[in-house]
Amino acid sequence: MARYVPSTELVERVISGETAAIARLISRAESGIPEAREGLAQIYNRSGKAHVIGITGVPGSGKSTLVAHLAHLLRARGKKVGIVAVDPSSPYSGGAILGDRIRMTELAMDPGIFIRSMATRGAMGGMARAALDAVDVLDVGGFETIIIETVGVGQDEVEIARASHTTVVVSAPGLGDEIQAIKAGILEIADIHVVSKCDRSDANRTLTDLKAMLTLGLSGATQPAWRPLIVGVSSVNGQGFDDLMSALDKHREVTFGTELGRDRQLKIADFRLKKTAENLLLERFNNASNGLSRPLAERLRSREADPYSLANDLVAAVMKEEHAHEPF
Ligand SMILES: Nc1nc2c(ncn2[C@@H]2O[C@H](COP(=O)(O)OP(=O)(O)O)[C@@H](O)[C@H]2O)c(=O)[nH]1
Ligand SMILES: [Mg+2]
Repeated sequence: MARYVPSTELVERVISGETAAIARLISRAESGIPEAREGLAQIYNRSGKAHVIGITGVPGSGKSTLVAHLAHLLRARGKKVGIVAVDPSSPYSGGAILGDRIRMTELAMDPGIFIRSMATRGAMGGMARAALDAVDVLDVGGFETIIIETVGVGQDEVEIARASHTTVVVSAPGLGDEIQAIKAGILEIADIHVVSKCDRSDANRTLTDLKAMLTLGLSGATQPAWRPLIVGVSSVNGQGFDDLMSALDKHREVTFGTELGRDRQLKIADFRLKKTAENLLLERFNNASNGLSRPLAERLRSREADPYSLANDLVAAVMKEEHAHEPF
């Protein structure tokens, strides 16, 4: 059997952009194995160069198709593009979207594009942590633009889209609610709003409604440093993609060149730090509580005490045990 390559030995190969090493380190990050942490820790100070774009919106709004289109355009500019799809239903593993226009398999064969689907729900260590670790690996592997596609339903998914430099919220005509982002509660997280499927005649209505909604939301008192842009696109005829590309460029400049961008990066770092700590806490709690919970459970079963007091006792016992051993 092949030798298990320690994660720290993958680091040099990730830095040189070797696809197999990148894929391997991402897999280990995703599965949350402790051994991967040393490798991930080693690459961290080399990351931070890539522009990270989060794309969210309800299922069927056209996110994956849009991502494929964007990836093509970025490749045409000579950029390496990483795609992290936090949605197992994303069709990146093969097949065709929009007939023969955009073949995902074609994208997948281009070494300048790395596509990773993460079905991390329930995976050890949490989705957000895993997705952001994957972004670092790609960043260090030389991918200049990294796109995270997440479904705009579910708190974790929305948080991941927020934890990117530039958040794009996609709304589509013909999905019932004209602006699905309102219903999903994600309207306000957008730096850029995209109305997709603008080849359809009902797209104008969605655009108009969205503009009206956003005008309503403006306070008018202060000039915001960034006012969300609205772009209509069609992945069928390519309409609007030039505008979308320049909106992304503009926001990229804000991210890397302004106080606002610095502030955003700090918020992302704070989110990430807490998520990672949360994962560590949970892991340690689970390890320690295994041996401690049984007697308390017996008291709960016999209704000697209520679940809240006993849970308090369990937490206290775990913390005491933690203190007795090595620190965090
Ligand atoms: N007419 C039209 N259909 C589109 C466009 N983009 C995506 N679609 C269709 O919308 C459906 C959902 O697309 P998909 O990219 O999988 O959406 P996702 O669930 O948000 O990732 C598919 O049937 C696509 O073919 C577009 O620009 N115009
Ligand atoms: Mg999708």
